[in-house]
Amino acid sequence: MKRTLEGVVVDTIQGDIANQTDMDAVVNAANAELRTGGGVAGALYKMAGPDLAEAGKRFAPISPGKAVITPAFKLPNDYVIHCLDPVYGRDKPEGELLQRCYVEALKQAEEKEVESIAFPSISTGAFGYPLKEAIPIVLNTVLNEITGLKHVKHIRFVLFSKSDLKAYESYWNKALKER
Ligand code: AR6
Repeated sequence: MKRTLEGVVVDTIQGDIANQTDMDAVVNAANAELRTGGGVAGALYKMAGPDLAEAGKRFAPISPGKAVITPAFKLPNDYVIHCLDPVYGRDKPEGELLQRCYVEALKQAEEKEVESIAFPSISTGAFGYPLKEAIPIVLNTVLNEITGLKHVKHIRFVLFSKSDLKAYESYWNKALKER
């Protein structure tokens, strides 16, 4: 799916967040200590090399809903924006915390004058946020924020599985048609 909303290109693809060669910034589904982990964090730290964990040390620990920005080192991007997304059923209110991650990530991107940013489906893996509950929050947050963006001109959602991509696209196509 590719659309232009308020002058910002929004696309969804199936892929690996560590291989977004045409994007200025990628978002990490971080842990509080800003260390490597599984899933998204594992892929990004592996590709970036040990400097990424070193760069995160001065911010750690971060709290849920918070985002910080570091260089991307050996990744094919300029920046990694690390969000501590909520653990479903533990960090409350989870919807608000998930929303805050997207708002803060976009804010960090704007501050660095980033033009393109790629998000994985944060919180919906190890942290257990049901994808179908997360999708409307992500869409509404992005629609709310998009009008205020000055530098970001391209937002990408990178879904790991075909079924996640399908779920995103069917909800978004329907919701955007109804606008
Ligand atoms: N590229 C894009 N998406 C991916 C990739 C990848 N390389 N690998 C997994 N996904 P998760 P969370 C998908 O668990 O739920 C970490 O270990 C995955 O299928 O990475 O926010 C951290 O250290 C799922 O749909 O993030 C934290 O402790 C989505 O990305 C914790 O897990 C998010 O999965 C964060 O958990």
